[in-house]
Amino acid sequence: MKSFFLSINKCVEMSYFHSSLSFPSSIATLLLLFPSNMFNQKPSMAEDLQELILNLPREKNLDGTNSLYLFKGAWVSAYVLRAVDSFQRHFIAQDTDIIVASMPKSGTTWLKALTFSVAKRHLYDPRESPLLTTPPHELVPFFETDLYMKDPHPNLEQLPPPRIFGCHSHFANLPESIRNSKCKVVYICRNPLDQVVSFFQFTHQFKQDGTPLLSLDECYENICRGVHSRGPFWDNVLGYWKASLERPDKVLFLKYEDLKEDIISNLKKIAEFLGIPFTDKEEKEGVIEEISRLCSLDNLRNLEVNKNGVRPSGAPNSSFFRKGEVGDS
Ligand code: PAP
Repeated sequence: MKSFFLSINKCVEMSYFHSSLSFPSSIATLLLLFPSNMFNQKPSMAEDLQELILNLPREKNLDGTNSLYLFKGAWVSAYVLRAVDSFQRHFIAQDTDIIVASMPKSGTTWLKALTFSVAKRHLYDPRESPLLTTPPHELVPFFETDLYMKDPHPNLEQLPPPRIFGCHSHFANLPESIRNSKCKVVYICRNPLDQVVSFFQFTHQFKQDGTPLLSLDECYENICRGVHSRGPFWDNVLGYWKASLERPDKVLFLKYEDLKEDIISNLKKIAEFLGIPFTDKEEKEGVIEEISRLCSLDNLRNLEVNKNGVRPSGAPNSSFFRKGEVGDS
């Protein structure tokens, strides 16, 4: 019976991730028939946002476009602003949710793969992991650039627990229900010098329009002023750092450099934090090492699924796997 439920769980999960419209149930059909904002009696905040945007401080993004806005104390790209607003106002957390949070380019993709593998290991043997056929960013979608970008009121109820989401918002801006429920937040930070080099290289890889990119010096100057996507850096990092000290059962604060140095003990830390520590049997069977190998940069980078395809933002899947070095700056 248990395996029956596990396979149902798997089907629901995979059908959702492969296409948000392919969820094969009457609930999904109803959702298609009724627009998601039909039950929303209040005027849409998106309209108010349009007015608000006119008054928000605005600065250049790393890609040279004048498209960074200071929204609730965080610099956010114009294209994602509405989604950030919808997520922060509407998402309702469940106690079993897991949120993978970070500044961009701090090791998010890696942490998503690790967290997914640890949290769903009762469903998937690492040798048959969905990570072999689906990019980490699809298995663990971002609230902002995936879910709330597609729909200001996405229906996430049908996802089987634990639901795992990614997020670049500051801790102070997380929806109340994330901060007040029992859901868990795993945060990763990275040396800001490496983080900015990573971001700079990323932007250069797939820049398409003719706007001249900021030079590396200009990037550093902006970052020192706190002006960069999801910055200021210290506001983002320290929000989660303080929360991890005040509520260690709620927020786990990890460092990219520590994961590079000792992935095994950090995997154990993640599993313990999530309340599902590795058993002696699992340790003896080498499950931790297998997860570490599965999620390694070399392994993920060389999978066909991560060599091809493009994210909704236009970024190729391959652009999330570069050098992965400490001290690249
Ligand atoms: P995101 O926030 O846009 O999702 P994110 O995954 O945080 O990006 O950052 C990408 C960085 O993580 C890249 O660093 P680099 O530019 O310095 O090389 C990428 O190489 C690195 N990365 C991706 N996957 C892994 C992994 N499995 N192990 C270690 N580093 C990784």
